[in-house]
Amino acid sequence: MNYVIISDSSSDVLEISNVNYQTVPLKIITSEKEFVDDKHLDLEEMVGYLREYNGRSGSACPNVQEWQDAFGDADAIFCVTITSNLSGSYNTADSALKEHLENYPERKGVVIDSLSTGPEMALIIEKLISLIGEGLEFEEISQRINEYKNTTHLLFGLESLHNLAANGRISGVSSKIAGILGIRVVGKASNEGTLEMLSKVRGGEKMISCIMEQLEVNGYSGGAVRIHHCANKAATVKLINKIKEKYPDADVKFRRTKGLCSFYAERGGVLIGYEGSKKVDADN
Ligand code: X90
Repeated sequence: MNYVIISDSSSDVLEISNVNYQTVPLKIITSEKEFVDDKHLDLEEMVGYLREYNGRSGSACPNVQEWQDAFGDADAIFCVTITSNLSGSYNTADSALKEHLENYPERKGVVIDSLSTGPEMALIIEKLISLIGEGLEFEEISQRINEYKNTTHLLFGLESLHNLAANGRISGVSSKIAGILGIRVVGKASNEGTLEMLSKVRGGEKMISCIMEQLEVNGYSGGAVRIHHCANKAATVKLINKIKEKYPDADVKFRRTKGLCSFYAERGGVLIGYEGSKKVDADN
């Protein structure tokens, strides 16, 4: 199959070797500067600059043209986006694809709304690669990836909710609970693809035990876990050790958040995508 997998840069996965994979960048914007979330972005420079910068900052999703440029001449197009409930990325991808398929009716494509971001998108991308590798038909892959997406989950532990609140992605009430020194907020992506706060805890150890509890509550039983952290390798390594202790066969990998997730998760933030139980029972 002459395929392409494309995700927006909120997946934190910018390149995959031996796979026809591309990302379209989101942008992080201040009144003075624009950071394009691609492989040229200097993360440390961005984080340092934003720490000193006191004005308004925000983000912008990819536009229709950027998605279309990534489609190339592939016959089968798989796009994976950040949750449509917090970003316009899904809508621009969807418009781009509709227009593209009108021009090339023999091609096929699908836009998968992750209802999540970062590491949960990474799991969806990995699954797409394996389904394509199995040699399945486009329709079969589209159906199976939707079923898979219904079993993946996202947890997060954040030290600051400032950028999320300043950009209207969470209510002001939730943001006041973070930002107090030592307090972490643990939450999850809701089934609707919004941020759902679960608990506030004091200190990194409590954050990790809260995440361990939540993994179990949501049916994690030793499958794939992807951890994306924003300058918090210490917590990541501790969490991996806890997971391996309890689930010795767990398939765990980690990486740094890239631009978009670093901006919103902020320093110390940890995002955990994992395979668990069904979110919505398809029979109901
Ligand atoms: O279109 C845009 O400008 C992008 C807006 C993105 C806003 C939210 C990004 C969240 C990044 C924070 C913790 C996990 C959130 C879970 C979401 C369902 C990471």
